[in-house]
Amino acid sequence: MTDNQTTNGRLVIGTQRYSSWSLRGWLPVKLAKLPVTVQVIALEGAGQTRALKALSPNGCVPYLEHDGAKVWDSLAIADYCAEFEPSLWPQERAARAVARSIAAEMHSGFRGVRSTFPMNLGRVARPLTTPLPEDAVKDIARINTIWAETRAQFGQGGPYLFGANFGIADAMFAPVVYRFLSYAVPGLSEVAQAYMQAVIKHPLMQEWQADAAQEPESWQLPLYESIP
Ligand SMILES: N[C@@H](CCC(=O)N[C@@H](CS)C(=O)NCC(=O)O)C(=O)O
Repeated sequence: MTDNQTTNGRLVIGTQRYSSWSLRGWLPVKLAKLPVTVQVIALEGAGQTRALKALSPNGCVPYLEHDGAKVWDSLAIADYCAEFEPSLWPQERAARAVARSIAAEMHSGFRGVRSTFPMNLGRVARPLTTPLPEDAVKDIARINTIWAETRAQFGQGGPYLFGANFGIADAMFAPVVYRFLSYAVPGLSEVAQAYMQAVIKHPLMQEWQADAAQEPESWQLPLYESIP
C-alpha cells in the first residue's frame, strides 16, 4: 500500500518477532497489494492475548477485514488474496495441486518443529542446548524432502518453490525458514540452504524483519527469550 492510496480495511497481526501465523497472512496481503492498514497487537504468549479475544472471530491473528469481507486464519487469508492476485498460486494445474497440498500440510502439521523452535527473530543462529525431540527430527526431514522435491520439479524458473514467483506455498514455509536459521537447525540439504537464503532476501521478508526490530523491548516474552 502506498501512502496516497485509500485504505479499505485492516490486517491485524501479532508481535512480528514471534508471530509465525501473522507472517503467513501478512505476506499474501502484501503480495496482493490489498489496500489495508496493518494493526499490530502485542502477544501475551501461550495463546492468551486478551486483546485478541474480542477482536477476531477465532480470537487469533492474522485477521483481515477488507472491503466488507472478514477473513480469519492464515490459509483462508492467503486464498482470499489469490482472488485478487491469482499468481499467488502456480498457474499450471498439477503444480497448483502440489502448492495447495504443501501449504495445507504446513498449515495442519509440523507440530514438532513448531513447539521445538518457536519463531523468535531476535535469536540468531544459536542451536538448542538440548537434544532435538524425535518429532522435530521427523518434521525437519519431511520439510527437507518437500523443499527438494518441489524445487527439483517446479523451481527451474527462479529461487522459490515454484520458480520465480514468491507465492502462498513460500509464505506458508517462511516462518520455518526463520526458525531453522534462528536455531541453526542441523541436517538441512544444500537445496534447503539455498532456498532459505532466497526466502530471507525477499524484500517483504526484509521489511518484516525491519518492522520486528522496531518493536518495543517491553513486548519481548521470557517464555520465548529464555529458551536455552
Ligand atoms: N490456524 C490459525 C492459527 C492462528 C494462531 O494460532 N495465531 C496465534 C498467534 S501466532 C494467536 O493468535 N494466538 C492467540 C493469542 O496469542 O492469544 C491460522 O492459520 O491463522
